[in-house]
Amino acid sequence: MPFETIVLAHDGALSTLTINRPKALNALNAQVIRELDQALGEVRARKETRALIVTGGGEKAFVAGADIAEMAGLTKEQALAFAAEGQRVLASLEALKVPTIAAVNGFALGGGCELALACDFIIASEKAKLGLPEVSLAVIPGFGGTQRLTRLLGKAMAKQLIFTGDAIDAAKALQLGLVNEVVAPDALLARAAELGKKIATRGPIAVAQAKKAIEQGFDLSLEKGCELERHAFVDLFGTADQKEGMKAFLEKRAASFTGQ
Ligand code: DAK
Repeated sequence: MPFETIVLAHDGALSTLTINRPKALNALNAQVIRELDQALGEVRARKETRALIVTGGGEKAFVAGADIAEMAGLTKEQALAFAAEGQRVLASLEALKVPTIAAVNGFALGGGCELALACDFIIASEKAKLGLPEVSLAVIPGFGGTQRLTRLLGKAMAKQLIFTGDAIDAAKALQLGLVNEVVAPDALLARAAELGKKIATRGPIAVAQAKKAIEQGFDLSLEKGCELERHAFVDLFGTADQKEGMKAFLEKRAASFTGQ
């Protein structure tokens, strides 16, 4: 399906989704959200995809936020619909079975930071700037930022970043644990692809079950989380991949997984 604001490319097991409105620093307007939703549907339906990279088009920005020009005139009812749609689409990104890596190449502000937070982890370029500046516009994050940033960094640091609206650089984001790695700008996509391709060689059902156990277990008690993990673990026994993975180890060869 042709998109106007998104480029979706596939390279074997790796898919890359680029938000591509560089003239507006890839700001998320209703069309981007709609096309993002459709692109995620394509990724879900593509059996070969085992990892997804999300990045921004152009040199300057990952995504500089929700589109302020479009948001400026929203009524309360429209704001509710916009937030609900944005939250639904980011939740569907978060719920993808395949791992997702945000390759943050520049500004990741507001809704852009929230998009990165909905990915499994973030790799940042040295030029990245991340933040939730919504209070400067007299609104608050509306695409899950108050919830996901707080779960990632803890209440006090999330409050400092959200109350001040300050953007932080990649080094500070690394120190806080907001991003997993910082690399040179021209090495960013290669590093994200390297990680995505490595993950793609692992047992795909196992990776999906690990993601489910981490995501769904996060808000449970340790006991309930371990119970969830146990079920996820047991479900893997009897899959062809589990047999292949263990057989390959015993035969001292690389495993070849089919996702069965
Ligand atoms: N929206 C629309 N256009 C944007 C934009 C944005 N978020 N960010 C940048 N642009 C546009 C600029 O207007 C400019 O367009 P032209 O003037 O060329 O037509 C072009 O991109 C280049 O930007 P600049 O000329 O400003 O570039 P600079 O390098 O000078 O500055 C910057 C880069 C990232 C520092 C600056 O553009 C900036 O501060 N941008 C806004 C960042 C920001 O505040 N982001 C957060 C947006 S608020 C909710 C749902 C969602 C949200 C909230 C509530 N509910 C419904 C409850 C989420 C809110 C947000 O994300």
